[in-house]
Amino acid sequence: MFDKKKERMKKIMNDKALLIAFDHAVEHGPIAYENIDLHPTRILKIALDGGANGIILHSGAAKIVKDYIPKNFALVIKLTARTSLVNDKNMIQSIVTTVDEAAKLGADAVAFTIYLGSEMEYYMFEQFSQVKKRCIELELPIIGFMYPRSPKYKNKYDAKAIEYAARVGAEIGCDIVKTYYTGNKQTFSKVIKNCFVPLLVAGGPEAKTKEEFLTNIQDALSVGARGFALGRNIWSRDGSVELLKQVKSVMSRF
Ligand code: FBP
Repeated sequence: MFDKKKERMKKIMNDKALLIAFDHAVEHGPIAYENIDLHPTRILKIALDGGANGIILHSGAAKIVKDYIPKNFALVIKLTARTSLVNDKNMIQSIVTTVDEAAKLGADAVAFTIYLGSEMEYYMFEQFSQVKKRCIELELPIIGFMYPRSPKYKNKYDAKAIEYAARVGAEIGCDIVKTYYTGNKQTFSKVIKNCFVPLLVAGGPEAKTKEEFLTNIQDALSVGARGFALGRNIWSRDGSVELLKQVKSVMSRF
């Protein structure tokens, strides 16, 4: 799947990946997480202490923590961004970090969000093709965050829309696809079946209880999820490290 330079990412994906996602201070803003310490070093510490095998960060946060990242831990740099300060109607993410900058920061992979069904979809596809070209030259894997935002599916968690979005990610050349959980294993098994590259599951908004969150993890694994990229459900809760260890323990059963 990957070249020899990217053995670390390959190793992670050949087993099951447990990544911590932390691009939320851009996407949702610090105001969405009042009373939560959003310093990148705290989030990295949670990831390391809880046994994750990588972290997804924007370049600014990566600069702050990169010297503390151990050898066997993957750094994924998010190339695209949007804020919640704009009108949500035509969802778009723009490139804020180049592939070359990410490579210079020591990235093991890059991440790129596409909102499928947005009126700006064509623009994100164009940008994606440029990024993919450079990723191929530099031999860096791309993780596509494939998120539905279609007027045809009112709910972004609609199982059919997620299935479609994930499939597009595989078709357009993402090495790994990350998308939302559909909410149950019956519908999620179709998402996995239709996505012919490894699929990572996003944690989503904080589940009502930790038990519900862990059940979703188990159900996603039972139908073939290759790993997780978890954000809010880990670092915005009390007992983040403990919970991450519990996720790891559930993963070890599959
Ligand atoms: P979560 O586990 O918190 O859902 O994080 C995964 C993620 O993809 C983040 O990388 C991103 O900021 C967020 O979800 C986007 O969620 P939404 O599309 O709901 O704003």
